Amino acid sequence: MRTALHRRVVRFVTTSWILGAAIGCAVAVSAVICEAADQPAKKIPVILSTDIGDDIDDTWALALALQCPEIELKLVVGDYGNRIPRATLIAKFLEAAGRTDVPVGVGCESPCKAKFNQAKWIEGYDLEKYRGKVYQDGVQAMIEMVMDSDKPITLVCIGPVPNIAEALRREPRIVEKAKFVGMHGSIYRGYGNNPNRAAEWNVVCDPASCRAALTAKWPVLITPLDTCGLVVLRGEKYAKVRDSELAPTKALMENYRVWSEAHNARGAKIDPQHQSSTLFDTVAVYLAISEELCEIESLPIRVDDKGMTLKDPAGATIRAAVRWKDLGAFEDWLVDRLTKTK
Ligand SMILES: [Ca+2]
Repeated sequence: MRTALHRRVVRFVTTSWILGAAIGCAVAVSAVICEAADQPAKKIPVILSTDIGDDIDDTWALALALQCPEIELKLVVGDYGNRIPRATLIAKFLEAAGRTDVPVGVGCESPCKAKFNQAKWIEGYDLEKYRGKVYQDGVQAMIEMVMDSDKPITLVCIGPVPNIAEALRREPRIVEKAKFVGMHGSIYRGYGNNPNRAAEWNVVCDPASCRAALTAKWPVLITPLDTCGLVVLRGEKYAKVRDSELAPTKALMENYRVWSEAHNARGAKIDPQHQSSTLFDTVAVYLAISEELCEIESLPIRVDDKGMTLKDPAGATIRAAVRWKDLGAFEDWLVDRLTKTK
């Protein structure tokens, strides 16, 4: 006859075994999930080409890319002139974010008509002291990374694209090994959801380079103003980002304040306490990972010399995120990425 103590011991041992097995499984499953998220081989290799320092949304896009476990950020290159200030800003930001594992590239020469608004944030920072790798010829580094990669690299391009046009000139075969995801154009709507289409900044600053990028024989996906022009964080969503203690997000907020001061000195009225500016470039980072929240159309697009992206049967067929399925869900995703530890 079994004693009460024996029954308790058997129950304890059995329960412990079941619990142990369950915990073991949970640990094994979470280990697999963590491993999958951390394995470079399963991540999406991305090169970010950015006119960071002009509008602040590039800095949001960089912080976001650093916070996406799906992305292996292989290189960040400044584009559209202002070569050294942009590379310096990228380097200081990566350092502040604790990500000096990411190399910095200095972009190609290009005339630039934008004002560099984050100059104050990089005062006293020396690019040569960056603890990570700096490629003085960022375009060549981009080409070599693409050509040497085992799998296609996604070029996330969030500014005018003289770098990309130069890369295509130097090595046309990159089209066989890369995808282009850009924040470019205006298909049905203009700035601020205006029904009149616009010559969008990233196109109109250098229409010839944009035409080269969009007509190249690689997969092209863009977020035009139709989708990216609608993204602004306000209220509780914005407050979560503003108050985040994560290193990349804190560095982002520092930059947003510096940028706002520079803008406000020229008559703008931006209050970084209450809302973001329009976060155009963050959508391009999202599209490198997922298309789920957008309606995508395949369209023949011609880039004219005035910077318009026109539907034209003679144009190159590209894919464009022309409408949101769920903009609120995108905003939630963005906030989540910028405020949660990975
Ligand atoms: Ca930009």
